[in-house]
This record gives sequence, C-alpha cells and structure tokens, in this order.
Amino acid sequence: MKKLPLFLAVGLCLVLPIVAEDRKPNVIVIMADDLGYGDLSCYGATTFKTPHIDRLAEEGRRFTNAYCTASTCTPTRYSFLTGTYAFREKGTGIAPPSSPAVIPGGTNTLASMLKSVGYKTAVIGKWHLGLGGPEGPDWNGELKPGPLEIGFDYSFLLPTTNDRVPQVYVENHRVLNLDPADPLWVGNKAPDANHVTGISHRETLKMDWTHGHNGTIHNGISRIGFYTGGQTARFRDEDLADKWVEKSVAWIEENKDAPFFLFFASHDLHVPRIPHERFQGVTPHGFRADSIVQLDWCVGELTTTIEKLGLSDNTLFVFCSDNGPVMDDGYADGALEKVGEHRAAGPFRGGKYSVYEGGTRTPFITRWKGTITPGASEEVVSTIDLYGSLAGLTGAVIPENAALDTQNVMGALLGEANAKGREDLVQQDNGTAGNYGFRSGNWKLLRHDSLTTRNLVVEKELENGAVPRFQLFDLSVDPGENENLIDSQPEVATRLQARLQEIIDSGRSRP
Ligand code: NG6
Ligand code: CA
Repeated sequence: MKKLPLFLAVGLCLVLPIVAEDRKPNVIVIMADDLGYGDLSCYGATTFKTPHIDRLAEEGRRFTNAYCTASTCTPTRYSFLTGTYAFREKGTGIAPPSSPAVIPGGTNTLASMLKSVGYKTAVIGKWHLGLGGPEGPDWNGELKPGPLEIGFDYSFLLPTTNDRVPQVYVENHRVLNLDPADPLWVGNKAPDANHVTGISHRETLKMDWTHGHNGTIHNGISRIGFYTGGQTARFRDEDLADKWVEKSVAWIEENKDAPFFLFFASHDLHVPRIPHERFQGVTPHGFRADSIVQLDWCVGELTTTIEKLGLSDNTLFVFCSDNGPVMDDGYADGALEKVGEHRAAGPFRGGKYSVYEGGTRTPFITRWKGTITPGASEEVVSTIDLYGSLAGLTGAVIPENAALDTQNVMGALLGEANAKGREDLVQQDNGTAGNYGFRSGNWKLLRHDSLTTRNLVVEKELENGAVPRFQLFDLSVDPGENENLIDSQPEVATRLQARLQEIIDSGRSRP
C-alpha cells in the first residue's frame, strides 16, 4: 500500500470510527456426560471434591441458570453443534451403535463457523452423533461423513458411547490400529449361536448389567450390540480419560499459534463407569463419583497445559454437561446403593431422560483470565447459545438458514455489567416424542405429549408413570417443581403454551 502523507493519515484516524477488533480467543468446550447440577463441589457436593473445576469457577463465571437443551446425549450434542433445537429434526434421538451421521456433511456448525474465521478445530472424546452415509459406518473403510465433513480439522473419537459397541478409537476417517487381517464386524444381532454375550457368560463379567447391555463382552463388560474382530484396535475402558488428555495436549501444543477450538467431549461419567485404577475408590460413592474425580483431573490437565503455554489470558474455557444425572443406567456399579447424602441433581427434580429441571439444568462455567470478572451469574444461558455467542465474539457470519435457535449471550457469558441471558428456552427429552420443558422468566411449563415419563428421581429408582399433559411451576419459589400451578395461573399457562407452540411451529426462534 502507498504511504499516506502524515497529515492525511492523522485526519483519517480522527474521522473514522474506532472499530473494536473482533476477538478470537482459543476456545475449549469441556462437555461432561451425565453430570448433574449437584455433582461438583462448586455446585454444592460436599462428600468429595472437584478442585480443578472449582478453580475454573473461582477464576471465572459460575452459572446457576444454565441448561443443556435435552436430557439425553445425542440431541444436546446435535443442538450444541448446529445451533438448532434437535426436536426440529427427525433422527436426533439417542444414536444406536451403527447410526449413520446424524448431522449431514456440509451442515453449518459451531466448528465450521469458527473455521471460517481462521480457527483450527478439533473434537476429542465421545461423539455419539453417528458416522457414515445412510447405510451406516463402514468400520473397515472410510468413516465419513463425520466431524471432518462438518467443520472439524481433526477428530479422535469414541464413536458412540462406551456402553455401545465397538470399543475402538476413530482417528479422522479410520479406526485406529485396525489390522486388515482381522476386520471389525458390528451388528445388532449375534453373528452366531456361540457368540459370547452378557447373557450366555454373565458369571464371567467384572461388572454385571441390570437392564439392556447384555450383548458382546469386551474387557469383562457386556455392551449394547454385537461385534467381532478388530482385536488390535480395542481399548480398555480404564484408559479412556488418559487418552483424551494425551491427544488433547498434543493437539493444543501443535496448534498453539493459531486460534483454536477444542471440543473436549469427556465420556465421564457415562456408563459403564470404569475409571482408571488410580481413581477407583477415591470417593465414598463408588465408580460414579470416582469418575467425576477423574473428569476433574482431566480439567486440571487442560488448564495446566494452557497455563504452561502462556495462553490463559487468551483462552476461553467453557465447562458444561450434556444432560442430567442418572444412578442405575444399566450396570450394577453401586451408584444408587452408595449415594448416601449426595444429591446429584442438587435441589432439582428429575434427571436424565426427564424435562424436569434435573434433566437439563447443568453446571456451566466460563473462564477467560483477564477478560471475565469472576463471580456467579443467574442469567439463563444454554449450550445451544455457544454457536451464536462465539459468532458474535469473533465476527463470524451465520448463514440465514443455519443455527435456527441459537442466541448471542456473549455479554452474559463474559459477565459484562447488565448483560442479559435468554428470555425463554425450550428443553426436550430424547428424540422428537414431544416432551418439552419451557422456561420463560422464572416460569417453567412442562408439556408431555407422550403422557408418560421416565421421571428419574436420582436418589430413588426410576419413577415411570403417567403425567398430566401440562404442568406449570414458579421456579423463583419452587425450584424443585412440586406445586403445579397450571389451574391457579391460567393466564401465565396460556401465554407460555402459546409461545412454546409458536416456537415449535415457526421452525426457528433466531430472529
Ligand atoms: C439408553 C441406555 C442407557 C444409555 C442411554 C444413552 C438401555 C436400557 N439404556 O437407551 O444405558 O446408554 O441410552 O445415554 O439400553 S446418553 O447419555 O448417551 O444419551
Ligand atoms: Ca449423556
């Protein structure tokens, strides 16, 4: 560019508005699996400690009204990445072992949005959003579409969840360490009558199953589904957390000079809960809480890595869960028997699978040293808002037909004075069954189209029962959702019912 004469340059500076440069911090989203609102010591747990996550909260913002969008895994992850409520799309319920890609290749996502403004992007950990075309994953060939087709530069995955087959890592498009002479076969029926399963060899299991989870046995644990082969590719459940940390640290070190986005998708504390031997027995609650301590260790490894690289002032950490807690989710690991005084959902009713608050109210922490003023926040924010908020922060453009329900709540996430969160938010259970939680201000409407619920009360057993189609609660005085005001507050009820219907019918809630 030709040099401008000094007087002209100075003049231009005076007349041009000073535009704040878009900010592009590194972003690390740590998503826990099945972690409840009350499952961390910074959210009220007293019988064990989570010092690394507590430190993140002390140095950042700890949200008390934050939500994941669904009370199961696949729909929360779908909406977190796409910015669109999962109930709008068929096939977004809990993905089976051989699920094709739930998010079609080429879809705009949080990852592709950040990539468009110069970020390096990676997902490391549990995927559970399917791999491959309509015919499902080609386990011995190229596993695509997958994360690489929706904006991630690198992926290192547990393909579904670890209670589902197969127990192999998928690095980018391939099963890692697969010997072509021993191909991997995965199916939903036993391949032959002699196949060893959790039913035929139950007495050999190192952890018994309670419901489902009685297919192929690997590492002494029977799973959902069946598989053979791929012996050199198989991992030990005990080593998962170490592997996520090892791969994440290496990837961060490689990409430290560009802005980077890491989606750290922990498998803790999903079943089967098999923490590494060094964490087994560290809490009084058995493997469920031991897995929380393991997750806390992972968070410590990530924050230490960022500190060592001198990136703390330039890295935004977000910590959240994908759905609420569950005790017995199919294996006899003693979670219920050893729960004691611990309340995994904190003060809330319900848990995983439910649209009561316990299903979707999540611990949610943001930390960006030097930018976020430490403190607690009561603003309503959701995992679905990271898309719109990070687009706003980085100056990325969201295409008109993408991310239909995300909102930019970055001001609230950064703890800026007077910055507001959401006015309303839809939550759902699994799939598109039509069970919704709708929060508007301090009101919470529950709508059960299926009229029965797996309403999990975490300190008891599963409570399956009939529910009224609509219930209404005032969370400001009744966070435990005990007093149904649907008849005594008809105006509020009608207003919320209409607004929820409008959000469903209009196909989008982003302006
Ligand atoms: C359920 C499984 C449960 C868990 C869940 C998915 C049975 C009986 N139950 O179908 O164990 O795997 O799916 O959890 O099989 S999630 O956190 O990934 O959504
Ligand atoms: Ca989950």
